[in-house]
Amino acid sequence: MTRTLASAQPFAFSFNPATTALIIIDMQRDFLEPGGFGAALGNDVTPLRAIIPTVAQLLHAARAAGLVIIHTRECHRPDMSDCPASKRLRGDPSLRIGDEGPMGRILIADSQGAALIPELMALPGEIVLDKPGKGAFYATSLTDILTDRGIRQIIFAGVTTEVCVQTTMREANDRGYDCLLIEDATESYFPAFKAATLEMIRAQGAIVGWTASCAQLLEVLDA
Ligand code: TIU
Repeated sequence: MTRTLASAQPFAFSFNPATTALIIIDMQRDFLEPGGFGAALGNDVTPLRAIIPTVAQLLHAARAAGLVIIHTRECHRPDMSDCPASKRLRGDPSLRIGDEGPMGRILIADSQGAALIPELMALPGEIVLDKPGKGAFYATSLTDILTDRGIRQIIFAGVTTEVCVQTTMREANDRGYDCLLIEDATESYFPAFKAATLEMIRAQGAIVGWTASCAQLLEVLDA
C-alpha cells in the first residue's frame, strides 16, 4: 500500500514498502574508525560516528517494515584486479589501497577494515554488496538485485554524503528509481559538502530525489 511522506523536501515522497529498498552505503570500519582508508586520506573520522545510532534506528525500522535491505562496502579483491591504478596511485595518502594498515589491508574485501562496523552488522538474508567504485551500480549486480525484487523506490543512508551516497543516488535516479536520502543518517568529512549535497539533490523540483529526517520517515514507516 502506498505511503506518503508529506514532510519530505522539496515535496511529498510516495513509496510502497513492498517495492522499497533501504541501501546503507559503506558504513565500514575503513571510513568510520581510525587507521582506515578515510583516515589515510587525511580525514578526521569522528564526525561520521555521530550518525551510527540514527542509522541503526533506521535499519531496525526498515527490518520491521519488511523492506529489502542492502548494505554496500567499497572494497577491492585481494589481487586488486578491480582497482584501477588511477584510484590506487592518486594523491598522497598515508596508506594506499592494498597497503597493510592497523585493520589489515586498506579497502581490501577480506580485511577487518572493509567490514561493516559492528553496530550495523547485516542479518542473514540481507544483501551485502561489494563495490569497487563510488557508485553502487558500477561493476556490481545491483540492477539485477533490485529488478528481481521489484524495487521502485530506494531510501539511502551512509557515508560519505557527497561521494558514494550521492554518486549512487544519481545512478539510481537515472535508472528510474525514486530516491529518498535520510538527512541525519548520512555524513561527510566536510559539513559544507553535506549541506550542499542535500540542497542540490532536492533542488529544481527533486532533480535527483528527496530528503527527510529519520524521525519523519519513521512516523510514516511505523504507522
Ligand atoms: N573519501 C570519501 O569521502 N569517500 C569515499 O572514498 N568513499 C565513500 O564515500 N564511501
